[in-house]
Amino acid sequence: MLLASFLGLQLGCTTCTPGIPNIDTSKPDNETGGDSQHDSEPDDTAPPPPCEQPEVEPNNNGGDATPIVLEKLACGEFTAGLDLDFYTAETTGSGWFEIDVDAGDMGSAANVLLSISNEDEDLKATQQASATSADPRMVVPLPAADTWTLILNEETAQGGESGYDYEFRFSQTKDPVTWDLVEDAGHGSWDAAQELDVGTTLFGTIEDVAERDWYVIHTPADKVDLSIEIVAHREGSPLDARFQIWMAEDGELKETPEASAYTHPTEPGADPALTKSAHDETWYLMVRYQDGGTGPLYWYTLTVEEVSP
Ligand SMILES: [Ca+2]
Ligand SMILES: [Ca+2]
Ligand SMILES: [Ca+2]
Ligand SMILES: [Ca+2]
Repeated sequence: MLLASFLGLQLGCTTCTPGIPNIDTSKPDNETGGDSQHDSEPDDTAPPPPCEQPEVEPNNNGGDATPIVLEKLACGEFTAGLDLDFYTAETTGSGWFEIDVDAGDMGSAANVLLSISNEDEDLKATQQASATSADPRMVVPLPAADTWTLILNEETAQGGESGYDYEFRFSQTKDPVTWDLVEDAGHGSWDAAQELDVGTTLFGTIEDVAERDWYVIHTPADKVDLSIEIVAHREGSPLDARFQIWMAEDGELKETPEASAYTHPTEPGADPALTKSAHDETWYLMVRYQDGGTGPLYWYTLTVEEVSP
């Protein structure tokens, strides 16, 4: 059974959901084969579907969303003007899920913006790009079985009769990160900062534009270099995170000179990171969102650890 399921995923299946076209991948690709005598299909046959789950227009609102199933490739295109492409999909349990979009990476002119929301609309996220291209790749922890609406549109409302195609896959995926502890509730100010030990990784979320996650770190008695690293966007989180380090002096917070601005990525798609020397100090580290959105799906991990000087 497991093998049959596995092969069903890998090869396309013969018992798929009604209405969802199959691609028969059991036929050899004979486009480059020299011994194929004739194309067996007559010229007036409709072209094969471009993927396993092509969009069905009109799909410009939630009521007309194209149903898709997880794990199989879906695809569509943006026609002239603002073309919103709605899809709907069911998840059957909790876990990490990925929505991986390809457009520019496969030569399309489309610059895709991806949005998802659940049935109650208390879980929403938007992703503009991945760490390496303008094609979104979202990886989020979904807490329960739910019905999801996915919206794909062209970021600048471009479109055309051809050339603005995209494809994507919504699938369950492995954990993109591991962590030692989860953030506490109620650490939204420096005097309520959550303790974070050197050498640990914390998992947190930024659920509101005004949310500030404060951590306090007691650095080792000996002089050391500490690295502070956030993982978010580069592993598919919709969160655009920043952090800043402060110290307390006479009961007042004082910005550290090395981190006087929100420590920002040095490369496109990178998450904030900093290495800073410390000598028996107390740091207050604040994490916040920078741009794009917030919510329960906007996750990050924060690691503070000693590094060799
Ligand atoms: Ca479309
Ligand atoms: Ca549409
Ligand atoms: Ca994009
Ligand atoms: Ca938080």
